[in-house]
Amino acid sequence: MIVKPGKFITVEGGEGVGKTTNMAFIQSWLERQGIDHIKTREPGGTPLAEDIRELLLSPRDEAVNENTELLLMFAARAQHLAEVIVPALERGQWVLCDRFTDATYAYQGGGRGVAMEKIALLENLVQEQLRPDLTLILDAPVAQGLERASKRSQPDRFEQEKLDFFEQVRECYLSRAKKIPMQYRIVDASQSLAQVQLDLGEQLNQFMEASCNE
Ligand code: T5A
Repeated sequence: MIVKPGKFITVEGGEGVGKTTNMAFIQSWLERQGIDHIKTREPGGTPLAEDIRELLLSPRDEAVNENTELLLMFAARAQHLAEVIVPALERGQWVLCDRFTDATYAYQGGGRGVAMEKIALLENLVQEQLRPDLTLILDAPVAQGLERASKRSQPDRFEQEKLDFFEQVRECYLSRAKKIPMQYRIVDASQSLAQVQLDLGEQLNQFMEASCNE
């Protein structure tokens, strides 16, 4: 997998923390800087990967085996990387992605209890060396995120999980951010939207400055 020179930015966090809302803000920030970019999401981002998303998110009576769920996430990701992410980065475009492999560590690893080593194995297989350059984690108390999400739509299969599941998801995101502070920035998403976006803008300015000095 040959990649770069574009930058790869991912936006992560638990349910209802404001990823979708703030993706639009980040996109307008990129536009203001004149940075050629694409906006995409996971699971999804191509017609086939969006079909897999539908399979993953639809509530169903049949229990979904944790390996099935994990492999479907990475099947969608492999398609998304091959068709969208890698070609864009190779063209020099920046890629702004709503969730990526950190979500797999947080939801399948933290939430479901799948071994992190198993996830790392698939990550290496599907992504080879490719990792995000910047991961913005929107962090808010679980109850606050779920409350915001519940006002917006019917719960999908993940949103039907119990509180404890989402606490594990949050903890996993925070512990990954602590381990690799160069890649991750945590933004307090419990604040007003205006303040969240001020903080995001600051993080993006710092990232841009560091990128220019590389
Ligand atoms: N998944 C995904 C895995 O399990 N493994 C994986 O590897 C991957 C990639 C995908 C699901 O798949 C799982 C995780 C997810 O459960 P999704 O749609 O990408 O689903 O993720 P969701 O978390 O479900 O996204 P949501 O759309 O529910 O939440 P958002 O995008 O975080 O929140 P948003 O922007 O829609 O905001 C929710 C509401 O809050 C308001 C907004 O206006 C909106 O009404 N809001 C605020 N209100 C006050 N103050 C603020 N600061 C606010 N910010 C937002």
